[in-house]
Amino acid sequence: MSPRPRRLLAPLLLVLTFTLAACQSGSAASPADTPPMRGVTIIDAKDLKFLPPAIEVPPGTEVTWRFVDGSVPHNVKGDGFASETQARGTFSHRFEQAGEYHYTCDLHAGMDGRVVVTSEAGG
Ligand SMILES: [Cu+2]
Repeated sequence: MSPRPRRLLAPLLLVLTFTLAACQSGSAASPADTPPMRGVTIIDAKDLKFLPPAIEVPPGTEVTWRFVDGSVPHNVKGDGFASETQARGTFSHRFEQAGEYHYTCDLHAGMDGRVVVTSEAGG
């Protein structure tokens, strides 16, 4: 009976556990990386999140963000579009060009979203 292999195993498991934890927190940091929802053009800014965090729309679609997080103000900042910082009301932007548009609320770290504009019109 030799205790040596067990002594080596414990630190190894510890390292593995931390590695897995790091990977999980990394993916959780960007909700925008979830698969995009189709058939949705309205995004709610609520509970310090954009819901749904990712959508897919055809070109020429007007996307509307609703600010419905009580008294907590948010904004929408993306490449080519930006809302005011607002606690109520809506902001709309029409996406004409195919591509992937990431946006954030610059008031809240980790509050981000993604609009995927498909290359073909309609579905
Ligand atoms: Cu925000």
